[in-house]
Amino acid sequence: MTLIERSDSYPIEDPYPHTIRDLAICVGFGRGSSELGIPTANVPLNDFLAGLPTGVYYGWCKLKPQDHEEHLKSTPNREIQFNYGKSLEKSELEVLPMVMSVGWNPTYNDLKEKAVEIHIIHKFSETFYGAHIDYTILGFLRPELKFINVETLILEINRDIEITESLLLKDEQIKYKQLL
Ligand code: RBF
Ligand code: MG
Repeated sequence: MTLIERSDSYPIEDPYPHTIRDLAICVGFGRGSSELGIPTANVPLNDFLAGLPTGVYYGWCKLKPQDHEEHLKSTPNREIQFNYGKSLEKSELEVLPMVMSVGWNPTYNDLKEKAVEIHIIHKFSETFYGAHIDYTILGFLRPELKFINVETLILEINRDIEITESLLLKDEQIKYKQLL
């Protein structure tokens, strides 16, 4: 399996940091968890996100539970528990590392609208549909690519995660946790 070449000119850290607040976590395909083993929190597009080049970004995020009644939502392929993040543990409400994908998921060929998906680098035991998320984008890691198969996509996402973890160890990135 050949890995993509990671250029020395990435990450691009300009014009970041950019902080986005209060996006509600909504329903995606459900494919991230089930097929890739990489769950993503899908968020709606705003003007800023719509204008971003497609690709993978990294940064910090913070989940904010919402005070709404829990309920089940029926979608064409599954029933989804909307718990608004009320099952999250205290440590899960702290500032956490994230990678964000912005694009059309060309490996799957099926999106009609640009998707914004955030993978929070943390092992959650519960879902948190309906919670809100604040996050700070710190830089652009790589362009979105059409991979020849799902295995290769998974390998590259895991490299995005590793690179993010090592970038976020630096003091000049840790200081941005305070923005959230
Ligand atoms: N999908 C692609 O087709 N090409 C990509 O380069 C790509 N990069 C991603 C990087 C990250 C960090 C994440 C979380 C997702 C990425 N995706 C990419 C989206 C992926 O196809 C999507 O999360 C799943 O299909 C679930 O909706
Ligand atoms: Mg998702």
